[in-house]
Amino acid sequence: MIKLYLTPSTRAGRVAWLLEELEMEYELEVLPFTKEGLKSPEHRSRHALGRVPVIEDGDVSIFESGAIIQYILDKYDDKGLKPDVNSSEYPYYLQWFHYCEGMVMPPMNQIVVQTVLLPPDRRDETVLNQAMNLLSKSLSPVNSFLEGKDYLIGNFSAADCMLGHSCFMANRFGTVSDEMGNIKNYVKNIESRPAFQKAIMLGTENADPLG
Ligand SMILES: N[C@@H](CCC(=O)N[C@@H](CS)C(=O)NCC(=O)O)C(=O)O
Repeated sequence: MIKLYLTPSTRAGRVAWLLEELEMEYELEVLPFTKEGLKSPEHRSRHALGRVPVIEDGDVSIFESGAIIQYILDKYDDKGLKPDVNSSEYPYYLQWFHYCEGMVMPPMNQIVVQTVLLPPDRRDETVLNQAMNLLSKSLSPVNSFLEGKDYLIGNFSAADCMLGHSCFMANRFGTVSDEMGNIKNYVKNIESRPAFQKAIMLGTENADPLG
């Protein structure tokens, strides 16, 4: 059985969400977002940088949310959450799957650093504004592509577990403007999914995960 190491309100939620959508059984270990939780020798032996998500599956122990999601889809029944390689949706599925970590998360990371992680006296408004600007530019093509669609490639897919999760996070951080109406609707569609609702609450003991 897959074991998932998860910290609430992080990218680990993407993997939990996929596992919930696939109705797979898995073991969960919740690690707090603290030095003790993530930077322990034990967790560093799973991920040298002490980050999440990490999964273990038999002798396999891997990190990187995108790689984990691809691994699960390839190794287990993907239940149609990955389009066929010869379908017209597949190239766009791949594009948005990777656009998430490649283009959206770098400015998103900087926003989290500048608003939450750094102590107030070390925050830099110029860096924050640059990151907000870049995030907005990065989300703009996503907003355009979502025109007339409920999910990125029409039907729900694992690309939504990646980029949709980032859109949800960006929206919760107040960084999706009202002009990006397609992303706002997309986030509502995501939030209405029971598997998503369950995944983002894991480890929070019914607290608001971003509260
Ligand atoms: N590209 C990696 C990023 C992993 C990552 O940075 N995870 C964050 C949580 S969203 C983390 O573990 N941060 C802990 C830290 O920075 O100490 C992935 O997609 O898995």
